[in-house]
Amino acid sequence: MRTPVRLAAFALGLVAVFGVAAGAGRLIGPDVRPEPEPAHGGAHTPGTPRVPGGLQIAQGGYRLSPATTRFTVGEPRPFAFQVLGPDGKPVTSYTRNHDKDLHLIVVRRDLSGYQHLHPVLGADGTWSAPIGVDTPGQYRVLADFQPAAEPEALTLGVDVPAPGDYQPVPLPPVARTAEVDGYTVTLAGDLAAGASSKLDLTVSRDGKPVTDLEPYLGALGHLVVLREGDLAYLHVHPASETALSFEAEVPSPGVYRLYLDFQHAGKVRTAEFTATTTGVTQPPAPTGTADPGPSADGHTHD
Ligand SMILES: [Cu+2]
Repeated sequence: MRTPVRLAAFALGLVAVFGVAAGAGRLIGPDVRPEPEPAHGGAHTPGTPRVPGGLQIAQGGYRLSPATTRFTVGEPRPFAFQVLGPDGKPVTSYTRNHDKDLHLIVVRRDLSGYQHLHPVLGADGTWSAPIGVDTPGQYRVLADFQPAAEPEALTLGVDVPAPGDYQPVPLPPVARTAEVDGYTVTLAGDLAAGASSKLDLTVSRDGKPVTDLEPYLGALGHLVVLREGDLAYLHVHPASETALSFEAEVPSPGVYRLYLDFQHAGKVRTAEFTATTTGVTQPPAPTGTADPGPSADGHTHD
């Protein structure tokens, strides 16, 4: 079982910990060979800051190497990449987590256009999947995987542009319910910075609870949480096999986007929520969309 929350115990000071030793005796930073795991098996040491997943293209000796450098709007086209190991060679052996050797998240930088994909691994260590995006913009690609040689999973990220006229959309407001394809998904529970919080989700349709959700990736549902502002990746999993109940811990106060994948009637759907940590009430209002007026940014340009 993987560590459910790799953002755990990380509260403040993201910038300060970049490039310095992270938890569990591992080094982060470009192409740094991880030090031997400590005797306690790589468990996170409480109080040791750890960089959230998904923020780096290289971490712990592993590097994400995309062969495709842009997306196209419209029809899916092949997207290929490799995960390079500490020896510089493509990793071909993985430890399976949640039914798959690698989970790929594609999301636009404004947190819209979320996709959760499962590329296919070629014998030479090249992963590929057909990917199409609906709108132009800068996309974040997050690969969540566990090399067979490592005691825990990691998430690497890279930006991939879809050329065109990028019109960022404001983050939807905080809400307890989300609608998708005629399903209503309701979220109970609150995120708390630096503390574990329980999130319970329920699915209904036409006002009646849906009680026959189908297993998806070895669970009843799959929840991904991304932090607004830098798209730090928090992968959480059900705390229950019979309900959409999750344990989540986010590293800092702020605004997060939650993506719940669930399967019913043979189809996977994604319900999306904007949520804040306790004490933070709403996402920041979008600015710069209209005439901001003089000195709106608080300084002058002489
Ligand atoms: Cu997946």
